[in-house]
Amino acid sequence: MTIPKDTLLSLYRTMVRIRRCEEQLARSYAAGTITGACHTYVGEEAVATGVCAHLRDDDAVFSTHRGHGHALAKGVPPGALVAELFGRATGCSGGRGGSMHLFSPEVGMMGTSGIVGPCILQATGAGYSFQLKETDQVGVAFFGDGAVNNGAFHEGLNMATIWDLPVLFVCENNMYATEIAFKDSARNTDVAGRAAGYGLHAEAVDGNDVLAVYEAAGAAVARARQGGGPSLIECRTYRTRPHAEGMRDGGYRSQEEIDSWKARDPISAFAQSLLDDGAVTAADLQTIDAAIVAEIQEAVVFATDSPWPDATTVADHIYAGTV
Ligand SMILES: Cc1ncc(C[n+]2csc(CCOP(=O)(O)OP(=O)(O)O)c2C)c(N)n1
Ligand SMILES: [Mg+2]
Repeated sequence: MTIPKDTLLSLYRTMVRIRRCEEQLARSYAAGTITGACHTYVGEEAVATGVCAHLRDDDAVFSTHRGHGHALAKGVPPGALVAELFGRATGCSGGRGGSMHLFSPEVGMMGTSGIVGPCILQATGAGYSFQLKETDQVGVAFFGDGAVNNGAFHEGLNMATIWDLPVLFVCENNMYATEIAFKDSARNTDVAGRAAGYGLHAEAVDGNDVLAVYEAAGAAVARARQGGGPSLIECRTYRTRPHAEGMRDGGYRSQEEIDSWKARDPISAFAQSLLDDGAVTAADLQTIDAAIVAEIQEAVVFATDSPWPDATTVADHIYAGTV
């Protein structure tokens, strides 16, 4: 697969944007500027980046509790994300939702969610509506290994398959659900193999290799747009920070394991491969690095300077027709 230089740099930019933004959110959480749970996506950036690079604004993404990366990759501006976690009126959900309720329908970000599993059914439902309307839009569900023993996995995959719905199921298999190893909650940890049992196209890829994800997602999205039905991509990856900010990270996984995955960092590995191939120059990457640092600093200033939601609007957005 020959990928244009602009696309390669765009993939790199999105991954760096997610990483720098997550590191900032972790600092803001530690400083007390963010309240509520904050699950970062550090280490898993290649997954959202490689998938969302193929999506249009009118494709619908349904996400998880660990959804900042999905929102950024789908086109939510960093300022609107940071402001949302700071609880400000300029946040993408008006400062009312926080980390696990990020909505931005204008770019097809149909919500992060603290409930593990339903995004699989929501994406299936979106795919059903796209099929009824005879559009070529695609519904996408991101979910973790923790969701595949949930009934939604069985129901969503089966229904999408029998009706040939335009849906992409993206399992982010990071080997743990909170502090429970996947091998302790499932006898069969081969998610792609389990999915294939429903009769849909399924494959496992290295979720730390953005080009592997990009290639698999490109084929799956094209298949869905052309009426070829759903696909599942199991992206094998790892979160290198604790389950959520402020939580411990010992007792359930070893430092050696964490370090071995840090050594396979998706951003450093991609940068090195681009440089080795001569596809880009060090200056190309440094320009992006500097621009993203500035962009995230601006996002924090924007969020900090933004107003809190007006107390008189507290009942808005609760019932249809009240706004
Ligand atoms: C239906 C439901 N059950 C349990 C929980 C508690 N819970 C929150 S996050 C989490 C782990 C999810 O693991 P996984 O899906 O693998 O995602 P990861 O955190 O690894 O990205 C659990 C069990 C929940 N939020 N919703
Ligand atoms: Mg997991």
